[in-house]
Amino acid sequence: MKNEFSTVDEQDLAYFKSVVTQMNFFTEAVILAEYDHDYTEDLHFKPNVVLIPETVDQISRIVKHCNSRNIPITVRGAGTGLSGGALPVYGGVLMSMEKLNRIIDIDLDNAQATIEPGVITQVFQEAVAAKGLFYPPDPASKGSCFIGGNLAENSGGPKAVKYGVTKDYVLNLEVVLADGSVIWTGANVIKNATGLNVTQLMVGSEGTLGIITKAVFRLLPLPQRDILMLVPFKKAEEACKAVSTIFQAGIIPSGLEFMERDALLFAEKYIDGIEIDIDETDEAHLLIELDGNDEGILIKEAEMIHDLLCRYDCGEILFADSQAQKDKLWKLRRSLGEAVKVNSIYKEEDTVVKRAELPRLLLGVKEIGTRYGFKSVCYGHAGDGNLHVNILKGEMSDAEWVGEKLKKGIREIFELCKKLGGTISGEHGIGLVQKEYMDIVFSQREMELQKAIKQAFDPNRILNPGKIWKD
Ligand code: 2HG
Ligand code: ZN
Repeated sequence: MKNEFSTVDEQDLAYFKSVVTQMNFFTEAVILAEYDHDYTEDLHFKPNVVLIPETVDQISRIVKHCNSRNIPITVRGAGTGLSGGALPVYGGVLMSMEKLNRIIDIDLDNAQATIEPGVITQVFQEAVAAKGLFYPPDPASKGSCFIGGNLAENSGGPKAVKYGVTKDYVLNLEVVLADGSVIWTGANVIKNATGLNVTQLMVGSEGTLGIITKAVFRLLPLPQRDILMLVPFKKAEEACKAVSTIFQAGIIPSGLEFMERDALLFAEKYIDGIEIDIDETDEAHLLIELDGNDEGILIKEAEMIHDLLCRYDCGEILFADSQAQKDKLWKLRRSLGEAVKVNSIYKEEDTVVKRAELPRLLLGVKEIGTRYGFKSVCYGHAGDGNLHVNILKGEMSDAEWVGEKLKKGIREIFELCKKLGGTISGEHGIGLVQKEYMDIVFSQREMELQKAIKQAFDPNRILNPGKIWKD
């Protein structure tokens, strides 16, 4: 891939300003600095200009101009990404979708909703819940992340284990292509066997194929009941081993999260309003949620889980006995990423394997860390085999942190994922920081195919350049 783009000049800036108006056009250093990073490590890349369009037509005109002038465009949601997808690595235009934030329609007859990409995930969930409907994908950052970013990265979250990820709810997308044309990718129907599935191609493409400007989602009936339990384990490996037993018993929890002790301790220390009783001899906890409409069935399943887990070296199970306690436990879980980040500069690897391989993955990660001299804190969606491995900078020097040795260690972790039948990202995407590891999971031919698709959508490679594939 090339990385030579035109410099944004005065005429370009004047054109952009005329399209989005003065109030949505920014070149001041202090504003550029607000948009030069996301949640990925400590990385910063300055755009030349920040544009905040309010209409699809404005986006189309900006993209068309950039395409003709060879100016890169990086689209940004809320900036909560963890693989650097929203970083404008070649400068150019940073396009924020924050003003495309309307819930256009909630169609009760068909259990569908049409929304813009700048809607906050939790705002969308609450709007449909008020009408008895359920949009399950719930990334930890659901209170701040945008649906557009969730689409770009194919986000998951705790409920994915029972309900699937973002892609499983998308029916149709409005997309601005690199030449400025506006298309719809599919139809607002549950079944669609009509031609290639461009809708699904767009989901997870990290802003490299087009700019999503509307999305139509299918929705479910809102489950009425849930049970939440917190289970301590003396050995982290035992917690991982227990996971597949639950599924083997015919139970699909609506959340099955793994949390290592250090992650919980960080959360207690760094996030206000979180205190839980953590026995320092417990290496890990599982947070298990069951949901449905029939309280009796849920209680029976919870008892089955209790009996199953007794076969493992686990301590006393805490059953949350109020909504406030459930909220507290989920807040604790959702805060882990932030807590780790506040504690130390870190690299977050989004490893994923088949769930029964989770014990081998965890042990392998720790063994690799010992050999390469890094400490990791792990937590994640155990039911999906999706383990977030947070490598801490800790005492490492700046040179060591960006050095080849650490990269080799990370490569070994990903090679282990591949060996265990998994891959290198479950829900955070490849973006900027994981692209150098793509060769572990894709052959040259497979990569050529992906690049050919990119070429078909964006021949001048102006859309989020420097992401997913190596230049
Ligand atoms: C987590 O499981 C997430 O904590 C963090 O993967 C990602 O929601 C996020 O931003
Ligand atoms: Zn996660």
